[in-house]
Amino acid sequence: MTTKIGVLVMSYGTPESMEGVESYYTHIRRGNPPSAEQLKELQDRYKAIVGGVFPLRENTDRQTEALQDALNRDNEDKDFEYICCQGLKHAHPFIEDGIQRLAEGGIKQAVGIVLAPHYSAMSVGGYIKRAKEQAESLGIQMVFVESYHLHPQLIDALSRRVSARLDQYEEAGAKREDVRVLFSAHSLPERILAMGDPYRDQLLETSKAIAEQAGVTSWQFTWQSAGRTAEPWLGPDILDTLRGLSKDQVEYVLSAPIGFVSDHLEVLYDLDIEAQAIAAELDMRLLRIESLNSDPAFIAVLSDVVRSRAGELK
Ligand code: FEC
Repeated sequence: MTTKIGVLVMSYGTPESMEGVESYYTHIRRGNPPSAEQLKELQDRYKAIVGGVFPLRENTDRQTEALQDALNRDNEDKDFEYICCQGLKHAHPFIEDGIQRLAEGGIKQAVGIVLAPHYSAMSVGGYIKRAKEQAESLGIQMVFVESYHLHPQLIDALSRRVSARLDQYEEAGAKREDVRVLFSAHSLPERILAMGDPYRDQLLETSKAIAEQAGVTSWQFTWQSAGRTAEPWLGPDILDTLRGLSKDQVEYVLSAPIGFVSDHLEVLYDLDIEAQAIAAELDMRLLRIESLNSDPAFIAVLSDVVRSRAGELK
């Protein structure tokens, strides 16, 4: 008999329209509405990004669809049928809605995975907590993938992206060793370090593994997209890092936002517009690696980790 396994694919979420930005932003701010000025500033950032206004929605849709296909295609003995449902942190369908849909489909067992490879109690941990509560209330047995930051196929896919851009620099006349690779991820409040959170260490492990595989000798890790709150956030921020590198006469920089798996605001605005503008001001060349989006190699990573967690369901 085929057992149906639900897969809750969790992602940050993005508004569906410009009108939806206010409620989305209010949700991120735990119910505190933004000021008119803050709202306009965020709407302007969405308007400025290239490749569609809210690309994260389409990318998450594609990744979820591709994951379901991969899980069922690779399932040779057909003892499981995987049903993937989205659960978004800050937008519809919310994490709780996704689990509700699984329950309505008669699913009793499920795996939860977040489209972010590195664990922090303040990011992935928050998704898992909400999913667990809803699953328990609906009688679904659920297990979770907490991180997959050193999965060999992930390191491989990211290393190939770094190498491709280094080739590009070389073709343009630069030496590979003269390019500083900047691995980056979303900053979090500094207090996570005192909590013994693994986020920073996992990000450094991913960076090191990619650098080794791609033969990169000149690299460093930096943060990006810090929130605008009064408490201190992990730094240095990428914009300050660029300023520092310019003082050290570094001319060629490659941005590798390894904490993200998709094109969205934090990549297409914070890096492609904001960081590019600083690089231009400093007369530096800045390239960025291509995002993973629905690259089959990335979908294979998700499929592999979901299947191995599914094996633990009884
Ligand atoms: O394209 C899009 O529409 C969404 C892009 C987006 C992604 C994303 C990922 C992460 N965030 C993380 C942490 C925080 C914390 C706060 C925070 C605030 C924002 C705001 C926007 C936003 N984030 Fe985000 N994040 C994205 C977008 N994020 C917009 C609000 C305005 C701003 O500050 O720019 C601060 C919340 C607070 O005020 O308390 C903390 C982390 C990730 C990576 C892991 C993940 O994807 O979950 C961590 C994508």
